[in-house]
Order: sequence, then structure tokens, then C-alpha cells
Amino acid sequence: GGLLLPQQNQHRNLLDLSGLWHFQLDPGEEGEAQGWSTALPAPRPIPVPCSWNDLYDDARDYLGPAWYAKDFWVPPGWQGQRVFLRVGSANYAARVWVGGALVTEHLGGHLPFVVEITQELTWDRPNTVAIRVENLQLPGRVPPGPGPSGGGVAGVLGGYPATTYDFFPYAGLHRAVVLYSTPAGYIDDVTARTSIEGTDGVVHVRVKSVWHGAGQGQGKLRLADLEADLSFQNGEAAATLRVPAARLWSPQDPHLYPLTVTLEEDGRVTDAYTLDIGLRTVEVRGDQLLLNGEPVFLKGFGKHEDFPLSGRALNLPMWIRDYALLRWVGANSYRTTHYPYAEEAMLLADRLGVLVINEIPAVGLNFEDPQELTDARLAQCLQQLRELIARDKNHPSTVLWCVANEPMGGPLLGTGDPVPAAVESGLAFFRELYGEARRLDPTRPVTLVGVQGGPLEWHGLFDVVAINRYYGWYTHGGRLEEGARAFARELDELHAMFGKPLMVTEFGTDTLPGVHATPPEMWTEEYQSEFLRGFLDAAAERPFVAGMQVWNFADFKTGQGTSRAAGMNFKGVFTRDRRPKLAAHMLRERWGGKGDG
Ligand code: E9O
Repeated sequence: GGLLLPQQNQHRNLLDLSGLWHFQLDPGEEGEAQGWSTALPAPRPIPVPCSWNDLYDDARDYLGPAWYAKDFWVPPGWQGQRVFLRVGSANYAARVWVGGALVTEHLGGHLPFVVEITQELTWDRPNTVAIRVENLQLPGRVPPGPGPSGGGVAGVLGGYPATTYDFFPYAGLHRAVVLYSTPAGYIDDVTARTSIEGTDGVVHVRVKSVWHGAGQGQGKLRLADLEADLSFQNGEAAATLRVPAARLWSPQDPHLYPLTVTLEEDGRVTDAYTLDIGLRTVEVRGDQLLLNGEPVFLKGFGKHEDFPLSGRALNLPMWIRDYALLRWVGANSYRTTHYPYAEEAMLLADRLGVLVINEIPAVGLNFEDPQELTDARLAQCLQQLRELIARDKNHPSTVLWCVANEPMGGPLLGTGDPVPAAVESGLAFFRELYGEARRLDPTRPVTLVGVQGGPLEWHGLFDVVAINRYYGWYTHGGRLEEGARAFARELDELHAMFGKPLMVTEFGTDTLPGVHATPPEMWTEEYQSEFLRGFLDAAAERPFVAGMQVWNFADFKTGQGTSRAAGMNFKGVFTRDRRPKLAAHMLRERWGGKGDG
């Protein structure tokens, strides 16, 4: 089925189960046999949404199974409708029971899943939902746990808890769990694709419905004063609307048009769904990235959903402040490093005109691992790509899909010989992911983000070449000018090699706030500011560079290890509590940041 964000209207209902739940760790893995799905024997309170790690001492580094439970009443007015349970994000593996019956299971920590529970419900007493979640770092998952190769750059460095990636493995129910209801015949999915013809905005809409009857039926599309009929065959219908003198969506004018889909029976409306769409196009032509036919430049950051106490969970105050600071600093974009972010963040990006590179959780891949592991990971990547595109395909803010961050195919440059079999295995893997992304969504370009010193062959499969580069930090430490020259040289080499638009999706240095030196030294605020300036200068002279995204927007929590002081990555331009470092002021001046409003 589809993954439309549930909404309340005159035909549908919505009940958010966010709030306090019962919680219990299950280190002995006894919960299933002991019937914890109906009641937890020794529960502690926990908020949903929230990661569990920052809340209780014994939960800090715990990634094994834990149980969430809550009792709920279904409002009597919902009787006669279909009732669904939707989990916004359970990181990583979840099993769900309603009234003691197992209703669904899901793998993957950052995308929603839905199950119909109409048959399981009772109406005369409370129902119980129980969700078992674990975030074990297993090699066949994505992101993978450490396999024989150790994983990505962070995996090779090591740390505790052991991960293949450089951020803390926060676990739990990270987004809302909601109940919603629909009529028996309902709108299951809507796909709106936009194009521009002259001054017209053209909106092509496909609708999938589930009918209780024969799979036929009628409906309508509405946008402003435009209307089109929908005629369903086997639950599918399509229609095109043409908006004259269209107001196109862009960062300068993020105009949204409400699009309403209805179903009808005997001339009576039986279901409706409304979403805000933006009329815009995005495409690659030669070495340029075009938005509405004009070259566009992405200024911004890699980010994390990361904040003290709430961990990786939806934190609306954080999002509102982060969008205000993006505006303050003059950025127009970010990448959802290294997993899909909350749907609220995508809705805000649509409304505020922020360009998003939308990434699946494929971080820490290493193609030196045995082929069985690669095959298992490909299946996971394909599933998460399908779910991500199903969830986010209608957001104008998403301008690029990204299928992986820093996959490795042998030792990094200068540390050993490349491994041709690993590069080959990666080529087959990424050819498949690229093909699937284009098949599911032919309207957006697709990229892969490469690590410094990693294989270059994989970039050739994609529409945009995206690279993470640290000349002056991980290499050329303490030598900013030499680093910037090496960076500029590689930009020209990559342009000559691929002739495609190029983006630098990470560049940055760890920076301790309040630590200063002149001339600049590593770890100081001056060093970060000058490092970023050198890279921005090199990019500014090269029109084929379509974006510069600093690593990272803010300091964020990592595992414990010798390369991360105090369990933090300090490459933020803002501190973890969102105070600006010197570099934030430098960027603001360069990017023309305005007020924070
Ligand atoms: C991924 C990101 O999640 N990229 C890493 C970031 C970091 O700060 C991490 O937080 O470490 C950068 C990896 C750079 C490796 C460069 C090695 C160069 C050797 C030639």
C-alpha cells in the first residue's frame, strides 16, 4: 500500500498515540515467550517519540530488544471504518502486537510502516499495542553492523558501541505512532508529477484506491479552480491539470498549491485527501543542475537528527530552530545524512523553500565483505529506497535522491592497493539501485556520495557526482593552503573525467568551541573558518560545481573512541545546542544570511 501521511478530514480520522508509554529492556530475550505483548511485568515510563539511550543509565549503550506498550480506546465514531496503525520510525527492527496478536514486522529505522488492525480491535474495552524494537548492529542490515571488513571509515577506526558509521546508534520509537481510519473504499496513494510548458504548470496525478466492491469507481482532482475527473480501473486512475501562468516553486518563492483528490459513489463524496504540491522541475543538463530550467547552487550542510535527551527522535523545537538558523546563515539546502528525516522536516522544507538531498540509510557499506552480505544489503537498500520514494515523492523540496554515503571498495588512497573485485561488486550493486530509483521516480536526478580516496568508477553511473573531501583535515593536516590546492586539482580532474555537475557534500574540520589560534591550528575556530573559506573559494571559480554542503550543521553525538573527544563529532558550524562558531559568521557573510524569521 501507499505511505500517505495520515490526515483528519470529514471522511477520515486520526489519533496520535504520542505521549507516555510503558517500557522495558529485554536483555534475556524472554519477552515473547513470557507474553509481554499483553502486559510488561516491570515497566518504566518512556516518552514516544524518543530514543531510549539518554534516559536511563542501563539503556545508554543498550541496543538489544526493548518493549513499548500502551493501552488505547478507539473512538466509537470510528466503527464501520477501516482502522490502521502507523509507526513513523522504529529504529531498527520492530514487531508489533495488538491485543496480543502479532500484526506486523518491519526492518529499517527511519521509514514508516502501516498495518490494518480493524479485525484485532475491541470497542468495549481498551486495546493494547506492544512494539518490540531492537537496534542490533548486524552485518546483513543497512546500515550494516561491522562485517569482516570492518565497514566504512568510522568502522575501521573503531569505537563503542561498535558501528560502521560515525554517529551514535540511538534506538527506539523515533517518530509518532498513530491510529487512523478510512472509509471502506479509500484513497491509498497519490503521485503528483509536475512539468512546465511555457508559462503553464502541468500536474500529472496518479491515484491508487482500494475499493470494497468491484474495483471500479469515480473521483475528482481539484487544484485552485481547476478540476478533472478520475475514472478508476482496477483501483487506478490518472488525470492531468494545467495551471495557466503558474507560480513556480523555488527557494525564492516556495509557493504551494493544495491538491485535493476525492472518491465518489453515486455522486456522493466518500473519501478525500489533500496535499500541498510545488510546481517545479529539476534536471541535469551537461554539467549543470537546473531548477525550473535555471542553474541552481546548493549552499548548506549535512545534518543529523540529534539532540540531547531526545536523541534521534522527532524534536520539533530543534527543527524550527534549525530552519531559522539555515535562514540566518543564508543556506538554501541540506542533505538528510545519513538516513531519511521526519516527515515534518520535509513538510517544513516544502513550505520554507529548502532544497533537500534525500538519502537512504546506506552508510558504512564495504564491498570487500563476502558477496552474501552484499546481496542481503542490496535487498535492504532496495526496500528502503522504495519506502523513501513512496513517502517523499510528492515533496517539491526533495531535488535529488542519494543512494549511499561513502561506500568503500578497498583501502583508501595511499593506504593500500584498490580491490578490483570490490569495485566490480559495487558497480553491479549501484547499477541496480540507480535503475530502481529512476524507474520509481523518473523526475529527479540520483546521486551517490563518494569518500576521499575511494573508487571513482561508481560515480559514472549517476547524474550528479557528489564527493566528501577533507584536504587539510584527514590529509594535509595543518596545511590549509596545500590542502585547498589539492582539492582544486581534484575538482578539475573529476570534471574532466565525468563532465557532470559536481557537488561537495561534506568538507569540514573538528572544532572545539572557544579554542582559538593565529595562525590557525587544527581544532581551533580559526582553522575551521579558513578551511571552509579555502574550499568555497576553489568551488566559486568552477561553474560546474553545483553545491557546497559543509560537514556538519551542528556538533553531534558519536560512540566513544580515540578519534572522538567526549563522544562527539565537533565538525559543527553550530554547537550541539546551536550556538554559532566563528565559521557560522564567516558563512553568513559569504552566503548573505538575513534575519532568522
Ligand atoms: C561521513 C560522516 O558521517 N564522512 C566522514 C565524517 C567525519 O567527520 C563522518 O562524520 O569523519 C568523513 C570521512 C573522511 C575520510 C577521509 C579519509 C581520507 C584518506 C585519504
